[in-house]
Amino acid sequence: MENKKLTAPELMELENKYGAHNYHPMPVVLERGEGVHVWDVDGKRYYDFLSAYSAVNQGHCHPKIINTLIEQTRKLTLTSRAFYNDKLGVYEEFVTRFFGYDKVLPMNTGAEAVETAIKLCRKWAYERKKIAENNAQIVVCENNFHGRTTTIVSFSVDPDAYSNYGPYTPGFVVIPYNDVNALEQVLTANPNIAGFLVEPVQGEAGAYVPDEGYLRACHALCRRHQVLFIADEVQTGIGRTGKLLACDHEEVHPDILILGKALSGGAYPVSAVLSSSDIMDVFRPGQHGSTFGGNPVAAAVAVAALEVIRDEHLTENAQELGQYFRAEMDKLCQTSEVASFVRGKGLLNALIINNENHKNLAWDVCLKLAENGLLAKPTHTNIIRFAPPLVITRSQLTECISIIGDTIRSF
Ligand code: IF1
Repeated sequence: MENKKLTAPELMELENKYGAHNYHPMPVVLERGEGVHVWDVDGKRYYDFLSAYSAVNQGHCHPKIINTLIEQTRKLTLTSRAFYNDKLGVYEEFVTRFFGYDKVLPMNTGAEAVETAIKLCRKWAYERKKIAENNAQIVVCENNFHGRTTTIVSFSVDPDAYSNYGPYTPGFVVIPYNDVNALEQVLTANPNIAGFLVEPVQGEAGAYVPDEGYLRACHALCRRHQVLFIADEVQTGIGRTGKLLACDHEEVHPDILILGKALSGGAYPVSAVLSSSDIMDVFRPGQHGSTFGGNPVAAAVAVAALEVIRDEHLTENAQELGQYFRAEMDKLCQTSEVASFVRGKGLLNALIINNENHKNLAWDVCLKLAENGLLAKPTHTNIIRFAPPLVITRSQLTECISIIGDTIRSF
């Protein structure tokens, strides 16, 4: 390769020409990140208000996480699970204690962890709950987002996510989100329900927070009907919503907990499924696995990433600054025709844009935000997700609030 540095348009053209067109990125080409900031190839600095969809809660390239990654990759990267390694057990003890579970099953991506949870739930249903073979069903919610595998898109209600990927995996029942009665009805009517898979705050739906008490009521219903309460905290977990887990807001301890993204601080794909021994023990040797799952790099990185969350009090910071952010956005919305309202929890928030007169207004707002030094991306045409790294300080956030305010007022 020659040494000449490619320009931003050239780099975008390369992705456009040689990459599959399964994304529509903002026209920004990044080459460096540190803490709450990223820099593009022209040296322009931005606040990152996407945080790689909440994977970099600990901030970009956190030195402790990166040093752990470098040290471990120099020493040993992958053994497969055919052998023990000196990092996995240490991580397993750490992560189970951290979240209050007996056992963990390590995977790599969020979707794989969701798949693992689905398999675990079904197997538990046949071997413990004694549901008749191939009859187990899992309840999921409308507007869910749990990943991209064929089974997971089988229960998506978003046509972009599922269309033309059939035949679809059966065994899922879709009910409205934030509707306790809908869950009660299906659990009462159907004895073959094995689990209830739910996002404690719906991320893809645009930081959609359910009514207070929803998770607690659903958890109680599940217990009464001997149904596993499965929380997908891939996006909401690990400090993002102002508690370690979003379920902690309602003191709900899921039977199965799914984690990903920030479990590595964005340095490496690391995901996990946690549960009691009683549930996890249905997996016997040879019945589930992954070449990379539980590798020593992932294990070492995840311990470092969780220590950063704990030692730097990032959960508390998310809680405090989230309230401040929403209060300021509320003020902005009161005086703006463009910004309608804000919702969210902790530092997982969304600003709803009034696009009645201009359909692509949220996209244009995001382009202007980028020009003004803040990166965010619209979802569902008129929703802008704001999720900065949790290492953001109050004074940085104050600056970002004025960037957002100035930008919105310029429309
Ligand atoms: C994409 C959204 C965020 C997730 C939950 C599992 C997964 C995800 C709750 C799968 C992944 C992503 C993936 C990313 C977009 C994204 C997303 F807009 F779709 F909703 F974060 F906001 N459970 N979320 O949110 O994890 O396999 O990707 O590691 O482009 O698909 P993964």
